[in-house]
Amino acid sequence: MGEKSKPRGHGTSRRKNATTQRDAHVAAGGDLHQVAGGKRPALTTNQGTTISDNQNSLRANTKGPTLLEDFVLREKIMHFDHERIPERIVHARGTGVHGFFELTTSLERYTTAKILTEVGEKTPLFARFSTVAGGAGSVDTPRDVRGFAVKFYTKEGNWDLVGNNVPVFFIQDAIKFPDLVHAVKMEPDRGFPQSASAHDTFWDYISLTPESMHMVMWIMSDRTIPRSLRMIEGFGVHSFRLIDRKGASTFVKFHWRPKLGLQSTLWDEAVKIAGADPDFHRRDMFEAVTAGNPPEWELAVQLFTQEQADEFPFDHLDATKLIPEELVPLQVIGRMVLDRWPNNFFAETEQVAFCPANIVPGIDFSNDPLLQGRLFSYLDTQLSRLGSANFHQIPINAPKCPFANQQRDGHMQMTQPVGRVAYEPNSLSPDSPREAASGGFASAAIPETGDKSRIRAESFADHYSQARQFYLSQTPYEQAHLASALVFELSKLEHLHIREAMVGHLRNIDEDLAARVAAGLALTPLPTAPAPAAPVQKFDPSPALQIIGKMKDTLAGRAVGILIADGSDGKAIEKIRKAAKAAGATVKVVAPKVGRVELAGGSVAAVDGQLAGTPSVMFDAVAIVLSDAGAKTLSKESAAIAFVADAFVHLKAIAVDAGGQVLLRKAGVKPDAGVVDCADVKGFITAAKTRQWEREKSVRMLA
Ligand code: HDD
Repeated sequence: MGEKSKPRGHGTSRRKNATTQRDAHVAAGGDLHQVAGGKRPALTTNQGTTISDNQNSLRANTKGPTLLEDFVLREKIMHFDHERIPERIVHARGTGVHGFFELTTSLERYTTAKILTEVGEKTPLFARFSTVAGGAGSVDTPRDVRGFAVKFYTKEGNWDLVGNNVPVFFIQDAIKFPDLVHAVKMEPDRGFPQSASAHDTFWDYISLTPESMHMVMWIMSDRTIPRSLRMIEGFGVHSFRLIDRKGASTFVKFHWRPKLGLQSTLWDEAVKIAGADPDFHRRDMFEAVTAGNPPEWELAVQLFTQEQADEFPFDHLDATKLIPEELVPLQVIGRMVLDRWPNNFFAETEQVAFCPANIVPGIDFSNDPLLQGRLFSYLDTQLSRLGSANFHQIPINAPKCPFANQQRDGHMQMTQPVGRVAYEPNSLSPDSPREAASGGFASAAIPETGDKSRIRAESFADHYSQARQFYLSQTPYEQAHLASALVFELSKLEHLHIREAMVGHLRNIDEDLAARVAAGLALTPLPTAPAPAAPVQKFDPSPALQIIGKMKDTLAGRAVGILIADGSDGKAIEKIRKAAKAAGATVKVVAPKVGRVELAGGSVAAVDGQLAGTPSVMFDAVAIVLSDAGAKTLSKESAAIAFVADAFVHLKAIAVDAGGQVLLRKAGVKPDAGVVDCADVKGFITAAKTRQWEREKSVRMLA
């Protein structure tokens, strides 16, 4: 009992000292918290005064007013009132994990950065994955780009690689960022939609911003509805420079590739997951990391010279372009392992402050105008978010190498510098920090000439060629999803002219895509395409841009659900559980009641999830193991019917025994190659490792 619910007598208890009050509380059945001589430390105020009563405020008498002098109450409530800090203007909802980076191949030829040259060195890091548009309390599975930010605590200072799970961006110049974000966020008069791009202001802005067309292809693909944060790629997006010992520089792009392979959900699945578990991705990461299954990524680089860049049929300094792997191959140089969940969400995940300007000697920026604007924005935003210029002293943000300078004072100063000197150079303090004659950060010495002006380079004018290349590189299934996503999003618009403008742009990407989307919107005749600012080039398809081709043939990191009820066959359950676990999956048993299930023969099975709260969208494949009686009962339960029907329309493998067949029929499932008899465990595991893509045309009308 936490509350001191009983009044302590009339007129006597408030005169008791702290010890006797506690005695009275215990006598009344309260919890003493073992303050005196116990294992727990005493509860104190922030000034260190031990608190004797944390349940009752100080009152003039038993039924009288609360007294202003109650410093315990005032301090506690004051702190509580200020617990929230402004959430990030974008990327507010995120999931953070600690881990390390291990270099496997040295880039010594190209850079002096120790993190990229000391093979075998393990650099601690903190990674934060996020959605972009929604607030901190929004769901995990909207259609949205995922932020992929990594803070490496290197021996030479913090290096932040603040990227996304998509290698390109909407806009070419940072000056457009506030408009883009205002357009995608909830509309200012009505305050919705939260965390969704399917509304007028977003598509209005996009339709007037042809440079966003390549990004539109990516966000309408299944990349933006990932199955798990452990199954996304990451990209530094911009070109950076590596600088060698002699000061010569090489361009570099950074890529993260997940060991578990790429995997996405289907749109209908993502929508249902949002209802079933709004924290789906955060929970998935938490469960994997705390169960000792740390997710892992390879870090790969694309290295190229200015001379090579001059030959590219696009400008690599334009963040709406990528460099196809076929043009500049990826070289794997290391791995990132995320193996430690933070102690405290607020202290770490919320207070972490990333900044693309955080780099170390041997790495430098390129002239990408989007990157250049970002170099200002992040440092600036932390001032209003974290409230002080000393935010770098918060443990999650502080470098793990020594750092020292003559910056002083400010809100929440945590350090106590000694001595009379707070400037550099000085002659009075021989031990104070000095600038380093060598080994410090030096920018690449790049000559710059030309007229100062507000102008966009001609080489940034081609907005459709890579959008076209992306679309044509996809498998037919992915093309259908992309076209259907466009139909869905544009169908939500109130303004017909925006729909028409968008379909006009699509005609410059691919006529077939435009026709499919127009048909899905019943839009005739086809709207006119805007004149492209530069001719559309016909690039070869790049299969590396697909998701399906990058899915791994594995159940590792995936989940299998087994639906059972009273009377189910225990042996069949065990066979499936064993095989799925051996293939690397986690297995959960789902049943109508969470307590227990009595199996055939009288044994009892433990249940992980109650049917109504554990729909099949939580799993990558399912097994239905039911007695005839169990199947009959569940045939009257809509959650059970939906469990099977959804697994089928979400293209999942289904193992089913004779009893389960009844439920399948009730759910309208027409068995195909992905519906396997429970006895064929091997067949089920094989089918479970992929989606049943062929099934889709029989269950969904796609554009
Ligand atoms: Fe940004 C946060 C990624 C363009 C301004 N951005 C933020 C985060 C990620 C990115 C992953 C969340 C970091 C975290 O987990 O705390 N942003 C990108 C990428 C971009 C990009 C990959 C383009 C290639 N961003 C961009 C521009 C601007 C910003 C052009 C402004 C000119 N971004 C911000 C910000 C945020 C931010 C407002 C919000 C919270 C924060 O920085 O710390 O400053």
